[in-house]
Amino acid sequence: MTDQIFKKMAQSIIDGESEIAVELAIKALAEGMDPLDAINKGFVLGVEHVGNMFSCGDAFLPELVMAGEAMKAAVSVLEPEMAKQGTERKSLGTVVLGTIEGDIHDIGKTLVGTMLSTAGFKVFDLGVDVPIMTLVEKARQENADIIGISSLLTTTMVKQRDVIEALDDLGLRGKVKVLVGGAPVTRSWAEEIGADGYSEDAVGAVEVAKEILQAD
Ligand code: B1M
Repeated sequence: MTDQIFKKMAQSIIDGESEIAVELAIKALAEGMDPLDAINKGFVLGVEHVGNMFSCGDAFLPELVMAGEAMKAAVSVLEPEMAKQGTERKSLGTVVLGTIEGDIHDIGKTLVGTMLSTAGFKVFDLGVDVPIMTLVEKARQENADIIGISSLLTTTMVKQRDVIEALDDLGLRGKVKVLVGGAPVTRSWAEEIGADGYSEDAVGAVEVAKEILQAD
């Protein structure tokens, strides 16, 4: 039964059917499903499938756009529930988060922000296509502990390094930690650019954020 709903969730994204995706998300919550399971075991499989088809030339930009919209619609139903389920309320630190300039992918970044807030971090989510200096200035203004940078494109992940260099230039590198992620980002890339933390998913991002602040 649960497998069937996961399959329908993935299919709704593949078909770009936002209304069906929303209905399935509402149904999942009504049946007591963990919203993260709905995302990770259902909807994400659909968006990954469309991404793979797009890479092979078997799907085109309109399909990618429709899949992205359906995914966003489903996540917007599930996110408030995820936020409600947060149990830890002690402030764990301040995070300035954004998808780096040139990149407008926001679904994964927003999930990371939700998970961090749920865990007890104060999160300033600056959105997508965020200029390097906007991230750095906001971190300075808010006295942030961490800058979280999401990049979904190989052409934009290189700018994660620029954020670290800008922090260095301003003498803020010792104070502000940098957490990186996004589909093309790997642990070895994070190490190469000198980031303090890397996570391949939103749940892991919370653990890594806690670890890098404890390492101080
Ligand atoms: Co785009 N796109 N896209 N796209 N898109 C990818 C990323 C791509 C891999 C598809 C493919 O070819 N297979 C490819 C990138 C190739 C590359 O660079 N290697 C690609 C491309 C090429 C493009 C365009 C250039 C297409 C074009 O115009 N010709 C264009 C770029 C626009 C731009 O940004 N300037 C483009 C546009 C779009 C849409 C707007 C249509 C849409 C985005 C809609 C939106 O976000 N509102 C879209 C979509 C939907 C995708 C795919 C299919 C799905 C992305 C997604 O939402 N995944 C994607 C293929 C794929 O990733 N399989 C693809 C679900 C989400 C939950 O996962 O974002 O990975 P993700 O986030 C995860 C982890 O990565 C991690 O945790 C998240 C949750 O678990 N994570 C972090 C993310 N950020 C983190 C930060 C952290 C820690 C962890 O710390 C701070």
